[in-house]
Amino acid sequence: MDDLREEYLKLIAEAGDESGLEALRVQILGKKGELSLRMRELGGMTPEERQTAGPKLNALKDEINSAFASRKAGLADAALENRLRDEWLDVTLPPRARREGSIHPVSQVTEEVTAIFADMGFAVAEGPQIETDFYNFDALNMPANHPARAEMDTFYMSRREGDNRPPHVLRTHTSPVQIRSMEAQGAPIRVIAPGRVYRADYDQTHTPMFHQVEGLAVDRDIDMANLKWTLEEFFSAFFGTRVETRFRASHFPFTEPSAEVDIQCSWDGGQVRVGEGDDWLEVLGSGMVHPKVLRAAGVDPAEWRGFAFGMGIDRIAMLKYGIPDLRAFFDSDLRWLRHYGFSPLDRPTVHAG
Ligand code: 2U9
Repeated sequence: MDDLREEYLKLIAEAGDESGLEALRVQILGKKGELSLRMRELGGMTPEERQTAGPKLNALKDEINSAFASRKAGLADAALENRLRDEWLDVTLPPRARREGSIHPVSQVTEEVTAIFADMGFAVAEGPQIETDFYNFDALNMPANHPARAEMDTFYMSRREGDNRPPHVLRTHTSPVQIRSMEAQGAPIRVIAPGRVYRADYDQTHTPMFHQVEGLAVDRDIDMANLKWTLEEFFSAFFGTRVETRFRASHFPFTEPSAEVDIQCSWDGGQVRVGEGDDWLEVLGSGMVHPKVLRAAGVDPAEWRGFAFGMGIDRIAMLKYGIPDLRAFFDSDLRWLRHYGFSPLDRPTVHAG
């Protein structure tokens, strides 16, 4: 019995891991284990023999059981110690560098423009890119067969035979947004409408989708002087330097009188600089909203008048950030995006330089 005890305690002490220990437990204490066999042998003994061997065997079994339990706890502790030593983690290390996306110049400039006009009391309005021909043309004083409709290079949505919904187009300007805004809230109103517009035109300086921002201010006593001040404030804030403007008489169906607006610039070594020199660059169309347009939007032209303007966001983005090629805007070339893109952590405000 003493030899057995010595041997078992030695084996338990030498078990190197929890699965080895469990195998050993089955070998000694399992149903067919060595100690169980010994217990069974008690049956064949005389009562006297059993009286001495029985308690001894039971005591040995208890001792072996508790030796297993404490060895198991010891191995678990050691395993935990090993994990704590091997799997430690320095949570103060800086993160691995990851490639960041960048903000597209169109998004950046849209936010810059929005921040400047918001500071002057203009709300931002949005509307559908697929419009009815009423909102895109009729309400803007371009009835059916008006020559300006043909000049817009419009994309028409196809309609199935028997579909008698009104004809729809990809909006050719964001003006429908202002019609909808006037319908919804009436006058007085000050809104800008930035967004995508579509024209079937593709060459060096035109893409079939581009971005516009249009503005509208309607009140009782608005005039062209308010328009000029607003635009000069805008361009000066946008380009970060005092910018003079030049108004040239023009014609649009939706404004009367109408003016094309140039901004002051210089051309030095093929490089355009805004806000200096004595050259001019056309960047914007504008005018006093035509009475028919106010009326179409449910605003009484006898009581209210307003100015409106429109410009290309892509165009002013190229000017401000020296981007040479319009078509590259929409190529999704990662090298271009990394070069001309902006940091997501550096968002525009009117106070930024
Ligand atoms: C309403 C009434 C009038 C918006 C205007 C222009 C003149 C204009 C062009 C500039 C460059 C389009 O992107 S571009 O090709 N826009 O010349 N836009 S007045 O007039 C409006 C708009 C809405 C209700």
